[in-house]
Amino acid sequence: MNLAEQIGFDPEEGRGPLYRRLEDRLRHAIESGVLKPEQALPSERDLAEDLAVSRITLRKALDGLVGNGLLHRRQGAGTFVAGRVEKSFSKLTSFSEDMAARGRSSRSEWINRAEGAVTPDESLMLGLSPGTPVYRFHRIRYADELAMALEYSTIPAFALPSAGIVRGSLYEALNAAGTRPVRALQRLRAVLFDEQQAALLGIEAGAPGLLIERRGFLDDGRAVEMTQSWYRGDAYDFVAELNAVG
Ligand code: 16G
Repeated sequence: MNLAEQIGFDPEEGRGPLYRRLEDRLRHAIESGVLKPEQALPSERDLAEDLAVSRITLRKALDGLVGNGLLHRRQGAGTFVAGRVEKSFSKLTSFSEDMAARGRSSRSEWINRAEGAVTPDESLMLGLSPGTPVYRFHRIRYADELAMALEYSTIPAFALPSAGIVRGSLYEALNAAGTRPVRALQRLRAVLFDEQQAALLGIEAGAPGLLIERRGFLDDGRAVEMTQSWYRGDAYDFVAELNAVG
């Protein structure tokens, strides 16, 4: 069975722009599980032939689904149905490491990278005295081309030589400075994305998400990180291994 039969697409059938109809059929096939998470799609040339549409129409339909996070493109490897990311809730890993472990590339877009003084809230959370200098890193986190999360980190200034030192991974920079956290406390809460946040992630306002607050500590007990991670609810599963008590 070729993909056109699998997803029930006939270019002669239905109304409205062809790329839109194709996009709808593909979306339906992904959402109903006809196309499985992590499944590779045939090459664009084969796909266009199978579906009896032009490469331009196909590309437009695929672009829409990539933009919505239902498909992702891996350079040199092709187009895949996006899988939900299983994130361990018991390992102290970084976003970059989580993505690399899944063969996905990660990058960030900066919203803010600045130096400032600790706020009253932060000073409580980090156990710092008022006025202590901190660095703030606010980022949109991407996996391949998909915006996955918003992250707002506050790091006491003693932990890094400068704010500018953080380019890719925050944990890599902390590691290089010898201040990567070795222990953390996390708190998780269900949230709805407001309009501004939704716009940054390219999703609809009111979409569900998970807010994870991590406080990371050094061996000697000093807090070295406070991060609010706003993860897309449609992209993540949180997994933890539990052991019997006693
Ligand atoms: C993860 C952490 C976040 C940390 C970031 C560092 C959770 C819930 N949050 O997103 O606390 O600051 O990774 O990532 O896991 P990076 O090293 O790639 O910048």
